[in-house]
Amino acid sequence: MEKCRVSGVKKKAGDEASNIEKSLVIIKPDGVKKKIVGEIISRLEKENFKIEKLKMAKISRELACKHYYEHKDKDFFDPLIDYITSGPSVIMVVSGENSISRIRELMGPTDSRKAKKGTIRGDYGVDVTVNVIHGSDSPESAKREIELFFK
Ligand code: IDP
Ligand code: MG
Repeated sequence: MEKCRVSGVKKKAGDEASNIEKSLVIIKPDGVKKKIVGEIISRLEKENFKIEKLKMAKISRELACKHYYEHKDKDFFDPLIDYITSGPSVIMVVSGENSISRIRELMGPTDSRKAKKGTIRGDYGVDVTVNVIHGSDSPESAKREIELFFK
């Protein structure tokens, strides 16, 4: 019988070192009102991201202030808190290969007016405040934000 040859076996794509990250994603109240929850989740799933946790909730002012603490001294802080607490949001933990940077690419830049068509903010956002979606910007913020929303 022919021997199994282990050497020379080509590596499959999945064999490469992976960097599976978790990200906190929020479909903000304007996204829920525009009825694009399904569209956004579909875009994430088509990119092979996994929805690990999902809930719908109106974010309290207290939680919103904790979540956006880094912006507390900015002049847009109060309008931001009013906006994010203005109605129900969909809050998710999303995982996948390099999910933090890849989800932020799918989102587009903060200012929807500067976001390219084909990105979520470019297609559905209004301006720099009303921009449909939040995604964690680093592994440290992802950890902090996931603990805040799913403790
Ligand atoms: P990001 O959501 O793209 O990470 P951040 O700078 O972390 O952007 O800002 C958090 C949120 O605050 C934004 O998504 C947006 O809703 C709002 N925001 C950010 N910058 C401005 C601004 O210059 N004017 C008004 N609202 C802003
Ligand atoms: Mg941010």
